Amino acid sequence: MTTKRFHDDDSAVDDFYAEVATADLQPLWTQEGLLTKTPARLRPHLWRWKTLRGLAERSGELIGIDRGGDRRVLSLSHPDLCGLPFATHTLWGAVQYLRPGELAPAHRHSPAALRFVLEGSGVWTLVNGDPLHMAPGDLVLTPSYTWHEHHNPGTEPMIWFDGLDLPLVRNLDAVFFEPGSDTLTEYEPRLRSRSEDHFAAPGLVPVGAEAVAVQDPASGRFSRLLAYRWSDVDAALDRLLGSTGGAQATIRYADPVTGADVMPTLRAEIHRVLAGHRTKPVRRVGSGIWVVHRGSGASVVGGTRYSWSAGDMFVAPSWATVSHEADADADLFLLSDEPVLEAIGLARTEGAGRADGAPDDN
Ligand code: 1HN
Repeated sequence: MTTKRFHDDDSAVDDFYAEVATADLQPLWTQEGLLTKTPARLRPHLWRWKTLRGLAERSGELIGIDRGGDRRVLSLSHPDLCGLPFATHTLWGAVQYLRPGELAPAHRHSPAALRFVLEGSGVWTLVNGDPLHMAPGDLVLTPSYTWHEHHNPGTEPMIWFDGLDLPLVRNLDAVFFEPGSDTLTEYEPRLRSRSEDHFAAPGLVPVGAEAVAVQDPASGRFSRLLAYRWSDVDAALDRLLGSTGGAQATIRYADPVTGADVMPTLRAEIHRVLAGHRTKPVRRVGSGIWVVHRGSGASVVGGTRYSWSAGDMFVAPSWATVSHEADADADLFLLSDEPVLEAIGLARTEGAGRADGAPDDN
């Protein structure tokens, strides 16, 4: 296959274009849309929970867990991305469905992943052998190249949101994948993981060799804490709102040792907006996937209004202005690629003011 051939009314120029194409070259002066004034490659898009849940459930009836890489996953496929199974140019978003008694066996890969639980409980995700219990609202991390497997020994099916940096890692052509062994991993089904035993005490971090051993999956680049419990997040948001007296609060999930983002490529946040409140419009470079955890309301994204309720998910494209309004107290989970933009000096934000929703002082 040769590269794209350009045409011109002048036959000499047209011949020249033919030769250029044969040589696998393209003239810059024929390119359109390469240097946009501002980021403009994606429109916002919303997926409804009713649809996601219904189709995830049907995938559970129709498709064995052994099909498709041992994971029963429906990816958010943005209509602007030409059929790719990607939510944005950098972010993978999906719903994963695991029936009672099922096991999604161990594997590891260079893309980093996180799970935000939507419905059901009783799954353990083992990350390098550390069993992480999963219940609604919990955030569970599987850092790059950690072994991970999902066990559902319980009685109810579970659905969770999968977020990965796979599109970014794939575009960097840095994907590595390795299936695990066939032997069943034994684990103790504790409600608290080893990583929480070591790193979930606020402001307290262990000193010594044992702590270093637990850091191993992270090797300092990923959060040492691998599970963030909804009860802790909920209480932290309540206390933040109580102390500021504001109508909105945002919490970033962080490495308890360094305060850095959970992954070098992924930022995770929870935004609480109280009923009747509308957040100030903000725009940022980089894309995000919003997952509604609780409540109902609407967001205006890039000038289009999307109403939502629990389980709905939507993409906020780079540089699109985002503002939320809640009809009922709402919690929105946000996955974004902002750490990447920050690391390479391309981060830009407009409109972000005080985090508590109170008016700016000046
Ligand atoms: C993956 O490993 C999981 O382990 C889920 O649960 C979704 C999407 C793309 C590539 C790998 C999982 C994934 C994935």
